[in-house]
Amino acid sequence: MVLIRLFEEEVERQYKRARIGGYCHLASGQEGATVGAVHSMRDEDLLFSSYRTHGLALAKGVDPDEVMGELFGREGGSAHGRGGSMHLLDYSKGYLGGWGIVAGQLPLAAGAALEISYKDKRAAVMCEMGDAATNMGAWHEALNLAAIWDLPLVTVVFNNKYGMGTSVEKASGEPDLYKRAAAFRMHGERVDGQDVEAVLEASERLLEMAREERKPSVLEIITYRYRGHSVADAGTAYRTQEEMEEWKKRDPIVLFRERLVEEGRATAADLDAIDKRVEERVVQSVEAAEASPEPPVSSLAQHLYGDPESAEQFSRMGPGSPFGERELVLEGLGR
Ligand SMILES: Cc1ncc(C[n+]2csc(CCOP(=O)(O)OP(=O)(O)O)c2C)c(N)n1
Ligand SMILES: [Mg+2]
Repeated sequence: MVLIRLFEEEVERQYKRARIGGYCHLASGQEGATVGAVHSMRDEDLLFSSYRTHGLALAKGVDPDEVMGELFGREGGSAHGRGGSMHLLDYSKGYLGGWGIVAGQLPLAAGAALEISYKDKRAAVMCEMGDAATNMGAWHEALNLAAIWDLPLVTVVFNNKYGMGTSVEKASGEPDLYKRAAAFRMHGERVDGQDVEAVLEASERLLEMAREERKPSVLEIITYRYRGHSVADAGTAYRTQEEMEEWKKRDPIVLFRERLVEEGRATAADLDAIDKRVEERVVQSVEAAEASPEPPVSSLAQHLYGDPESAEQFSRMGPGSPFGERELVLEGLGR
């Protein structure tokens, strides 16, 4: 949780220095939800997420150097600088992205869960999404399939009270989002996202249910993002100062820290040592990103088509050419 918090604070600094481009969505305040949900995943379990990616990728074990490298658009990034903040991806770690279309990750996650089920593997898929994604058609389609096909899918809804500037109450016919699982006769439950251990207990149990009993579920995690929707939004037009301050009193890192010390599970010195180690790790990730080269422009079209021959079927969708893209793509394909 501390790594995610400090990493994202650094991301914001680097963004403001224009060393990170494109969109950038921070999740400070949501670390308990993130770590609680992902920590109990096994290597063979797959994670899909929305565009609020950084913490989820780090929690799934993606190397901080590669996350920062991706944000810097460098070759050393986990998606070789092609994805950026919203499209982090690391297949080797079971993190299948980072998706910018709200709820777009849900059908993909259901498909991955179908593969697991079809091949009879002992694994599960977790699909993280925001509260607003539960109002999209893809939610209903994907959950319905998960229910009728008994897919090992844990759908995790990070309910941070807002989709951009619209509150859950304004946007949702049933604002108790976990209850929507009942529409698919699926297990649904709600947990306090500021209590990392409560989230951990629930996610562990639901992942196990998916792996062993092939039962999909919905886990609604109540949490709060301290910052605006993205770095372009101050986050103050649609919520009050009092509300924001109330939430900060239940900061997941502070709460867990206090509990660990009170219960004698760690000393303040142990926790300070973690903070120090993490600070150094974050600095190191920026250094690694800076040292990594930018991908050459000539490689822009790489990975668009697995096999140059298969480009044939996309011939009617050839790239436009005001800036010479056509030449670039065909050159990239070795044509
Ligand atoms: C299909 C689609 N519609 C609209 C958008 C624009 N958009 C991006 S994020 C967002 C709000 C999503 O809110 P929520 O699901 O609660 O996630 P949060 O940002 O709170 O993590 C919207 C409307 C989009 N990316 N995709
Ligand atoms: Mg939201």
